[in-house]
Formats: sequence, C-alpha cells, structure tokens
Amino acid sequence: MSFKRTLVTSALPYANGPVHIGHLAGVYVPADIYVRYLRLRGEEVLFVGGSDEHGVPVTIRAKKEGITPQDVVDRYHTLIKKSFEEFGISFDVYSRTTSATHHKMASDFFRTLYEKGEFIEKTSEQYYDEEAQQFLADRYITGECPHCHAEGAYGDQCEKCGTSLSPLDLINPKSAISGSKPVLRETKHWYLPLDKHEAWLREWILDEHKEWRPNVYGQCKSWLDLGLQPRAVSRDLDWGIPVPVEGADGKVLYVWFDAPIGYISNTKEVCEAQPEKFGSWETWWKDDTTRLIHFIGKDNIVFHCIVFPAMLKAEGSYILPDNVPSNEFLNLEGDKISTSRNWAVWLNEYLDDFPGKQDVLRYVLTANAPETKDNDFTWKDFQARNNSELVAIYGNFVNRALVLTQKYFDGCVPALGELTDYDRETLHEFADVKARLEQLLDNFKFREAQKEAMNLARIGNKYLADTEPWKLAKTDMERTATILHIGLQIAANLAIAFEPFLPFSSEKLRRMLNLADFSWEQLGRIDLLKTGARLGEVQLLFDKIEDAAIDAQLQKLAESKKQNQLNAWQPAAVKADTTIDEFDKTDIRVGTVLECARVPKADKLLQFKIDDGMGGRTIVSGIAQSYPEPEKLVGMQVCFIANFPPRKLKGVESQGMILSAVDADGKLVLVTPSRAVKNGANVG
Ligand code: B3M
Ligand code: ZN
Repeated sequence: MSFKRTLVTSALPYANGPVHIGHLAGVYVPADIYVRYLRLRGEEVLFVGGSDEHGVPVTIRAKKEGITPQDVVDRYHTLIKKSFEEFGISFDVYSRTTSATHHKMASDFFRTLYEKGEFIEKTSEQYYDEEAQQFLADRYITGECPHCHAEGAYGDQCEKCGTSLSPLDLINPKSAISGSKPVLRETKHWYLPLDKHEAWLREWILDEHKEWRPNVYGQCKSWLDLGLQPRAVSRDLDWGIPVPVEGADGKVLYVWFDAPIGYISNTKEVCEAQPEKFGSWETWWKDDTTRLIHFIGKDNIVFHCIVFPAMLKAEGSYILPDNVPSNEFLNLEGDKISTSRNWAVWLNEYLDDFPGKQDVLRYVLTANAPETKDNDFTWKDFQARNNSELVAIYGNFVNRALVLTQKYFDGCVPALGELTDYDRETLHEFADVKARLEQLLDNFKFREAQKEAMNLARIGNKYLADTEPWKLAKTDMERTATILHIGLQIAANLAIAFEPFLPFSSEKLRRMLNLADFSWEQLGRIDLLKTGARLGEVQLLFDKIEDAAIDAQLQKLAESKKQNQLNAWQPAAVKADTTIDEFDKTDIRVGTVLECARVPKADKLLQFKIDDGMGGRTIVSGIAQSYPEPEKLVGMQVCFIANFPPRKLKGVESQGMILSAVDADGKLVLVTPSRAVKNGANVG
C-alpha cells in the first residue's frame, strides 16, 4: 500500500520516576533515528511523545512522599521532558495525559464505545479496605506468595520468585494502605470483549503482518493462541479520568485504556498549535494514506498490538498501526535494570557525569540495541566503543582530513586531480552505502544501520592511513590535494549518514565543513564540498574517556548493590526449640582483649589473648576479614564460650570461641556488654 505520511509514536513513560538508559535504548533512540531519517529524506512525518501520568504507581509514590499525585507527575514530567530534549529526541510534541485535551479525548472515546455497545458490564468481587474505605489496586495488597511463601508479595506479582499473581491468590492478604485485612466486595466494571475481536485480529496480525519483528509477532501469536478474554477498562481509584457514564462514581478509566489515546490527544494538541505545519489531526489518524508506527518496549506489546487496535477498530474511524517495532530489554552489568533497586544509569545523572557526551551514549545504546534479544550495557564496553570506535576511527579520520587541509591548503577544499586505481576502489566501496543504509533503516534494523555508517568512517580512516598524505605533502602536492579532497567528501558524507544516530556530532561536523543544510539524497555523492570552499574551525568530534571516569561509575553501582543487599536482608529462620537446661550447658563469659594479632599464613584468623579473670587464655577466631586492624581491639570486652575443649587451629591452641553477630553484608561484629563488667562474669 502506498502512503503519504508517517505518524511515529513512542511509548509514553510513566511519570513516576526519571528515565534511564533502558528507556532510551528500548524506545526513544530507535524512534528518533527513524524519524530523523524520514525527515532527512524529506518525508512528511510527525513524532509524538508524552508522559503517562495516570495509574496506581503514581498514587503509591504520592502517598509515600505525602504529596498529591499531581505533584508527582508535575515533577517527573518536567524531568523526563528535559532528559529527552537533552538527548536530542526530536519530538514534534511532548505532552501529558493530565492535559485537558487528553481528558476530553479519552472521555469522548470511552463514551463513543459505550454508546455503540462495544463494552460489556460485569460485577465481580474485589478486595476492599474497610478502614481506608476504598477498593484496593493489585499493588496495594500484599501477602504471602502461594508459590515460594515469601512474605510481602504483591497482588499482581511476587518479586521474590517472579510469578504473576492475582490478589485472590495471596495467603493472608493485607492492605498496604491501612494494614488491615481486606474484605471481598462487589464492584461493577466495563470490559472490552477482546474475544469478540479475536477473529479479525488473528487475520490482521498473523496473516497480514508477517513482516513484524519475530519477537512481536511471536508474542501476539501466543496471546491469540491462548484465546482472548474480556479486559476491564475501568478501575476503582481516585486518580485518573472519571468514567463518563451514570453510576460510575469513584471509577476511572484504566490507565492502559487512556494512555494510548494519549497519542491521539497529543497529535491533536500539536496540530491545533501549528496547523500550517501539521494540518488536521484527523488526517494523521483517520486517513488510510497515513502509516502509523508505534515504538515500544516488549512489555507493552499486547497493549499496542491487540488491545489498542481493538479499541480503534471498535470506535470505527481510525487507522491501525502498520508496524510495532518493539525491543527486548537492556540489562546493566548483567543485571535487570530496576528502579526500586536503583540499578540503572539515570539520564540526568549521566549528563552530570559526562557533559556533552549525549552522542556517545546514543552510539553505545544503538550498537548494543536489544533488537532481537535482551542485551547488556557495561561501562567497559561503553569506554571501549568510545575510545576505539568513535575516537579512533570516526573522530581520527575527520580530524586528520581537516587538520591536514588547514596545514597544507589554508583551510580550503583542495582540487581533485587524477584518480588512481586505489582512489577508485575506495570510492566504489562507499558508493552503495546509501542503498544499504536505506534497506536497513526501512526495516527498523538500527543496529546494523549504525554499523554501516561506521563502516563508512572505517573506509575513510583506512584510506588516509594507506595513502599517508602527511608524508606525500613533502613531495607531491597535487596528489596530496586529491587525497584530501576525497577525504573531505567522505567526511561530508559521514555528517549525513550519522545524522539520525549522532545528531550532535553531525551538527558539529557540518559546521566544521561549512556545509549548508544537507539531505539524505546527497548521500553517496562526492561533490558535496566545492573545490576552494573554505572550511570552518576544526574541533575534536569525540574525546577519550579515561579509566577513572569508568571506575567512578562502577563504584556507584557497587554501592547500589551493597545497599540492596542491606535492604533485602531478612533474619534467618529460628532454630528448633531447645530448653533452658540445654542452654545452661554452654558457659558464656566476658573477658577483656589484652593482645590481638593475625595468625601467620591464615588470612581469616586472629589470635586473641584474653583476660578472663581466671588467669587468662588464648582464643583463635575467624574474624580477620571483618577486622583488618586487630590491634584496635585491645582493651575491648568480648563474650566467649569458656567450656569448649581446647583445639589447634593453624598450630595455635584455641581455648574457646568468641561470639559475634553476622551483618547483612556478611561482616562479623563482636558482641560486647553495654557497660564494663568484671572479667569472667557469666552471660546468660
Ligand atoms: N506507561 C508503560 C511503560 O512505560 C506505559 C506505556 C504507555 S504507552 C501508551 O512501560
Ligand atoms: Zn513467590
């Protein structure tokens, strides 16, 4: 089918926290690459983004901080919007689902479906908190996991064993709001009967969209094969868009009902603000010469491929998405990115630590894009890709070409002389870069596409390294001119080829080359710079990232890990019953440390000399790793078991055992009386 324009949406991030590299890698960088590419080609395109500001997580955060949900979303919407701007994500509109336009749009959408009889109404039993007088969202109910029996599992998932749950599965459910035991109460909701839509969805996806990425197609297929069920589109909650029908007091639209409509509302906003530029919003959503593309993460596939299309179809006047390029997840240093465990690289923090290096992160995230499977971001790889690709290949090539032109040709593009076979070979090699890039970009293969662009830089870098114009300049100026002419044309091509991927560097390079605006059509040509044209000021495109900067990031993560360990710590189960008589058999005393030193050739052992009030004794204890400065323990009172038979440890006779507690990080901490007592005093 032929289309005239492309509407690109990217998932609306929840405004309940800042955005991290996982968001950027999964959704926003690929969407931005695609949009920049289409714009460079001169196509009509509209790129829509915005914050998803409803839903339970926002209310949980608000409650925790003692502020209103509106305060929460105001804070994060601002922060997220700024991060996207800073990373060059070139939205035509970035709005929010608390806007008046959206409230009306979503409300009207619901009413239309309601009036067309597209919903079914169902009453079911749900947990209700009688003390707080409200129904409880799944996340607001905690209890024992029926699978692994961990405490504190949520009504929708046990975070310990990862199983998805329904609130009714929890053993001993508790309200997270009041702590009381919730009761089951009847409540009425509106459902979208997805089962009714199953037949056309099957045909539309499974037969007509075989070109969708295998991960997307596969997920849709397994949902469809399981059989679709009606899905509730309303919730009992006081934060969201009120259900616009009689008898729906205290009920709002389910966040996943209103959020995708946000794409439509935001389109309407920008079209109404700039009608000359974007025309009518309805052209973007209702004209079948528009191609709709949703960029999302893999946990959003079902909503964008099944639920939202069913909503659009039920409404009747909308187009359906043409493709839904969804990525898998990006991990960080081998672990799942997690907001609650602070295991993430936050975009705002990245820019504090690496100011001006937006393109480096964009580059690395695309190079490792989780397009077909989960992928891993590591700081070492980040450094290596910067230093040995961006700096050593792309940056080095451009710098050589420009600096030599400054030096030998006064900063003006030198003339092209006769071509050698090697010149022709080089030019031939890069002649089809454009076609290859297009083939990849048109098919959402951004990772491969960026490799192709980098390959062009490799060709240029190799060309200069092989021809060595800095040597030739001493003997053959004409040949030097030809080489640099070719080098500069390749550099100009790089500015175009990399624009979708590394927009900041392309802009910098464009200025250095004094290139007027460029277009995609020019890619592959070697007349982008005119002979004699003056170049701009030479700057470094990229610079080296030192080990210290990487170590600082690894240190930050190590601290998060340690903090998580401490937070996740739980006391061990209590041992089987014993009796006072049993306990009494153990003779525990207090003594003062007289001397303390490492046991030679034993890295875990310390040798104590203790004043036990009974003539003194030696005890060997395995706590050396928790006390790296044993001499500091002298003078301290400790507790020890006095009636263990003596035994030899590494050649030293130990007469007892010193008591210590084990902390969450595995460190041993000596137990000491809370005020000084006589040496030899009994503990019991
Ligand atoms: N806010 C979920 C997410 O960030 C959701 C996307 C909405 S897209 C309409 O994973
Ligand atoms: Zn569990």
